[in-house]
Amino acid sequence: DLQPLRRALLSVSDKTGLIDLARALSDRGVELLSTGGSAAAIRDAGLPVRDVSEVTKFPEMMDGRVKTLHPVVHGGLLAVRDDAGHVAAMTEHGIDPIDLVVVNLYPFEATVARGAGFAETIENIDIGGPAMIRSAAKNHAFVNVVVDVEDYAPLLAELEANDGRTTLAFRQSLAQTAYARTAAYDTAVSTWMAGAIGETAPRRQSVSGTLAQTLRYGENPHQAAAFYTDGTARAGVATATQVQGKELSYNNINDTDAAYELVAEFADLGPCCVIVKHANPCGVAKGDTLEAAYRAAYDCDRTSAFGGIVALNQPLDEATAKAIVEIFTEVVIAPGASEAAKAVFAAKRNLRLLLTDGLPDPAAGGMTVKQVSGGFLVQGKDTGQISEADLKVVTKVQPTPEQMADLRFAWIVAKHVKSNAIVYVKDGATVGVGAGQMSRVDSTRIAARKAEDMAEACGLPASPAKGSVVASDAFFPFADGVITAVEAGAVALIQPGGSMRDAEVIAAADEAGIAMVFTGMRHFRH
Ligand code: 93A
Repeated sequence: DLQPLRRALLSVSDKTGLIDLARALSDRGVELLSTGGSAAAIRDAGLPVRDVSEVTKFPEMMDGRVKTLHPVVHGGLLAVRDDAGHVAAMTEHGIDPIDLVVVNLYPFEATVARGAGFAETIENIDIGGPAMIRSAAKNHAFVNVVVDVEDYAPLLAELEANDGRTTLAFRQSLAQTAYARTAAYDTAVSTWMAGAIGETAPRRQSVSGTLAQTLRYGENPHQAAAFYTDGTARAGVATATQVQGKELSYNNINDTDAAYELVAEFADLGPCCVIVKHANPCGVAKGDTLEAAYRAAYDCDRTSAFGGIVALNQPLDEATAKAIVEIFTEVVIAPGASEAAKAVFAAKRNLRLLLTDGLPDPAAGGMTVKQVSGGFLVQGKDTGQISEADLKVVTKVQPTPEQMADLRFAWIVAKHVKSNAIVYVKDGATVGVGAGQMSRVDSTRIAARKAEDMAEACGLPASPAKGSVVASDAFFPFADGVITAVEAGAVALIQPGGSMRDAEVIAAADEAGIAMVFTGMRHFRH
């Protein structure tokens, strides 16, 4: 099973580690072939290298679109070394075997992520690279294929251990990795293209990603887990830089995503803070300052905020950092942080701080995927947003402008709460969140009780539900939910409408003398 490695073709966009690899191979007597930019870098380092164009006797042409797409390259990769017919073809056509391909592809995902235009993105679709990867991987009985800078060191270790040869098991593992890479690459192209051409319901949708991190475990310690990125997010948990703290866990990543996606909806609302526990917000607030927003979010549910995930829509400042470290927090994510804020966090070594370049784009499309037994469900992301014109007041009483602002705030929070979702809001801060119940009236009761708990925890004279507004992610099927909210003190409601019993529900609101607004849009989230 051991195969010698005599000739290698190196063609890489990311030149990290290229020279060290080329030198190590060259020192082992491996002949190096390479394409334009890679060859120039290797030659500049004083190492011997042959241009692929010299071997193919064709220049690289059409702006580099055709560099390695030639039978001398693909014959050298695909020939079965112990097949007499293949060997005869090699001799007849002057083809020498290639034993190793090192390719990393045009940075298509990064090009999309930085928002490049259509033509530039198209130019970053690599054709020759995936072709070589697939040829080499198919012929892994003889050929090694490396698609990741992280595999340079294991390759050299393998050669060292086997006197310049590689084992079949090693080549098989490389081939398997290689096909995962080309599959993820083509999925990234297809996914981007759906968005670029405005295809919202693709006839064919494939799902793939690049392994970013193997995780210690999944939702529970007995479950294996990993984090994959698909390169489509402008900013978010997948693009964040971890400044400090322990390694992120599966639940951390899931919760951080939930928190950041929600706070990003309030990009234009001034300082805002979201605190998430178990993928549901337990406090969301705006404030005159970021610290005030954090404190108001914390006050919503001080018990649940302990060990939570904090997401901010503005760079973390020192005052907010000091407020956050007053209790135990798992993760903080923000679009930047001041040096003073970082210094405050540095004392809390376990606290994970994630920073991104800007906020997630709530309007960005994309897919959500949910596993079911034997398959998975794919749907467009919930990018639904309502405008002023979508809102219909259905009661005799109109909401005041202040109530309307709170209603719209509550509605956006409800979109990010697991159904059945009921959210009480007062003065730009949640005061009670009811999440994930099987009946809507139960969520309404739980959220009201949370508001009473808040009164006790914060020493308020009365439940903050008094005079609050309430959002429901889907219609109230019966009047009971409305009556419960009114009993708790709600003065205005927002919900999609559309129940068979809307008339009863509206009558209950009118009877209580409160305002109710229909959005015409539902935000189930499961
Ligand atoms: O435009 S291509 O699809 N046409 C090709 O024939 C080809 N061969 C290699 N791109 C091609 N490549 C890619 O060029 C490699 O996958 C690699 O990403 C890049 C390396 O180019 P250079 O060595 O000039 O920097």
